Amino acid sequence: MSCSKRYISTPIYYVNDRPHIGHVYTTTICDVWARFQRLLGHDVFFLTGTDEHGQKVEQSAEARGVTPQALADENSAEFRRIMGMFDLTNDEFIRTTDPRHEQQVQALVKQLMDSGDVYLGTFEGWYDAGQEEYYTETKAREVNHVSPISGKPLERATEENYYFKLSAYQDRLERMFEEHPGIVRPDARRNEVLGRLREGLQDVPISRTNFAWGIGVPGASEHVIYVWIDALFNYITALGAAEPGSEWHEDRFGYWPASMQVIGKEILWFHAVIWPALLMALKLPLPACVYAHSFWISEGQKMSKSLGNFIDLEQLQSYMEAYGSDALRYFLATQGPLGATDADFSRSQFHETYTTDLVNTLGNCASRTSAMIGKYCDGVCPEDTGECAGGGVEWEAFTSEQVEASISSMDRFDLSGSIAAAMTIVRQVDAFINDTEPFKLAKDPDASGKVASILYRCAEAIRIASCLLEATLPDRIHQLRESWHLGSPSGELRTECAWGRLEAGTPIDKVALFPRVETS
Ligand code: ME8
Repeated sequence: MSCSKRYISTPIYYVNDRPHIGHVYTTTICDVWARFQRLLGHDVFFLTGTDEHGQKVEQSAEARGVTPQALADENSAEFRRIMGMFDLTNDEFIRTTDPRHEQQVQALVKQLMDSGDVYLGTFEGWYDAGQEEYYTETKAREVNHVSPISGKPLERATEENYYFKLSAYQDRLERMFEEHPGIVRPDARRNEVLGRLREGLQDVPISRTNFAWGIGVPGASEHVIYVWIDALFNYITALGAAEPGSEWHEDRFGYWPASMQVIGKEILWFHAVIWPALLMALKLPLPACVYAHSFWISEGQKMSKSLGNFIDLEQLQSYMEAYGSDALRYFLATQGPLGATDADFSRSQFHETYTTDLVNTLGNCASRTSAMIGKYCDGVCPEDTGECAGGGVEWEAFTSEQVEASISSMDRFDLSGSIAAAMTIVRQVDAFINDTEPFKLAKDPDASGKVASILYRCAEAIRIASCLLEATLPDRIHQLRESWHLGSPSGELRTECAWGRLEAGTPIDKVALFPRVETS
């Protein structure tokens, strides 16, 4: 891939909920990807934010005796706080109550009304007045046309709503999946959507009249735009899509189409079907990939409010205090539910991953190597004399293979694959030290050339692995860069990962990157 623009987005989070591990997870994995793309030299735009309209927010605000805007302000600030708390490098934090977003949503809906993709239609159905809810014909028959909640008869009611002509996009959507199978990933999720798509599409109501907290339909302000339509548009309003000539549009619209739109599996339909259809109706290009990850569960159980077992910010903070923020990032990125199955967040697995990978592998290898350079080479990087005995590793070819594997895995949003390639280098260094035994050779004055070569290769391989791990472990790799006097990342990851860039004579100070943590 050539150096160019990359755009990654998270879902925008509901302000009627408190932030929890799910929100931190999605934003963190996007952060790892965004940082990696920046290290590669790409021009990255990373977007997250909050979804602030809708009936639920109106009701929560009413229950608390505050205005919906006050509730949105308070909770949006809480979400924004997590970006700082977890050192997430989003370029923009969009709020759907931002007037710039609201005006653009109206302009986009107007465009859809003008093109005939949005029309005023009448809906007739069985209505439960107490619940303010329509029943489908089947469900109404099942309950004998009586509300199971209030016991009162269901009413035959009609309602005028604005509809989006989703049904007109059936063929184009099916073709989209045929021609661009990578548009929805992982594959299992795409197949799920395709199955449902083939059952046939109906037009979808995109306005509501039974509450007020939302963006008015242009020219019909008794209707508010359905919160999902309002929310989906954030991905392009943040780029000034409907503000031609504005600074946002000039600076940002070039990031569209998005490279990666990351979401949880529960909101796949909106992103894999309704969103592309809206973009088709607006004659805008489609994102390269909508990636729907699965869910974290907690200690083997689904997280829910009723069980009260959500891993909340306080718990995540306690992990960060005990293990460091990079440890949390590493765990989320390598053990998370990126594939089609859910993943368990358990204290014991967190501890084990930290100890095995970060303390015993990466930390130990860097510390061993720097300690030997301290002891046998006066703390400066030795020269590779070419006199290296044993090991049988073609370091240049081997590291370059892992670098390519790491980069291409990241392109596919396979974070753990990308990290695994870097860790393969580190494990190889460990095996090489065990094989060549520089600590024994060092006792023989005639073997100093061999010791120098071995230690150069170890340090150089660790340096290359650290460049690949920097997006996941920014804090500790920064520490390594300082101790080994490696300078700042240049934004040319491939060049930086070329074998032999570590210069003989560079001071290599001893490092202890990941302290052992005792469990209580
Ligand atoms: O759905 N494991 O917002 P939301 C992993 N506003 N990720 C999880 C998770 C879990 N157990 N629970 C939640 C909304 N998430 C809408 C989106 S976008 C135009 C509008 C993450 O606050 C996951 O990314 O309910 C999921 O999609 C998102 O939080 C839902 O956040």
